[in-house]
Amino acid sequence: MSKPTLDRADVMKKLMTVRGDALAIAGLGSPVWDIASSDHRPENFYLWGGMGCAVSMGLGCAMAQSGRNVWVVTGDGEALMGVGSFATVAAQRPANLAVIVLDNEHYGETGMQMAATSHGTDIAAMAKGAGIPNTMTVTDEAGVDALAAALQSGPLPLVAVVKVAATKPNLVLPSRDGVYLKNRFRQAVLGATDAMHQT
Ligand SMILES: Cc1ncc(C[n+]2csc(CCOP(=O)(O)OP(=O)(O)O)c2C)c(N)n1
Repeated sequence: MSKPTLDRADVMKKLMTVRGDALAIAGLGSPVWDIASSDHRPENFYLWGGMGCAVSMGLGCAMAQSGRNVWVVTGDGEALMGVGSFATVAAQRPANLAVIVLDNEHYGETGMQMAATSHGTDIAAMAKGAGIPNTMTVTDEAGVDALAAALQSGPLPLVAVVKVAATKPNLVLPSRDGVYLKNRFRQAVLGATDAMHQT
């Protein structure tokens, strides 16, 4: 198996050019920093510490906001911890959900320990096996372009595994205050009045 060469910052920069008004859920670890450094806005929800929750949170948002695209950007370790969520995505088939797994084959945030995908685990195949019809594995620039096109024109739901080099991302850290992040996200999605009237 050859080592991934794509640069995660370059990938995110390109993908963010087609984001439009999509909501973005960042899985914990480096994807939080990736999104904060490439497109920091209230429509981002940063999962600090909640490992394994990103896909299920994205699915909930996609079902509640069916008129709007929802992107989950997460790491391979995070995605594997919550991998059962793919079966629920397959059962629900939200036509507005894209899951982008930035697969560096390591646990980047905690010190670059080797992770399962460095031993051959194929997350796109797992998503396909869960019943998600549209999956892709991206290993080069042409693949990133194809992913950007798929994010714009579908079909969704989509799980895209982007093989990225195991490098340190740009260390841009958003607030770690969960209540603040939740309220900010809700207000951006629902508007100030509706956000206040729901618990
Ligand atoms: C249940 C649980 N176990 C372990 C951790 C510690 N932890 C935080 S980030 C992380 C690694 C995340 O790896 P990955 O999703 O591949 O993202 P990367 O930083 O490599 O992009 C781990 C193990 C945690 N937050 N929660």
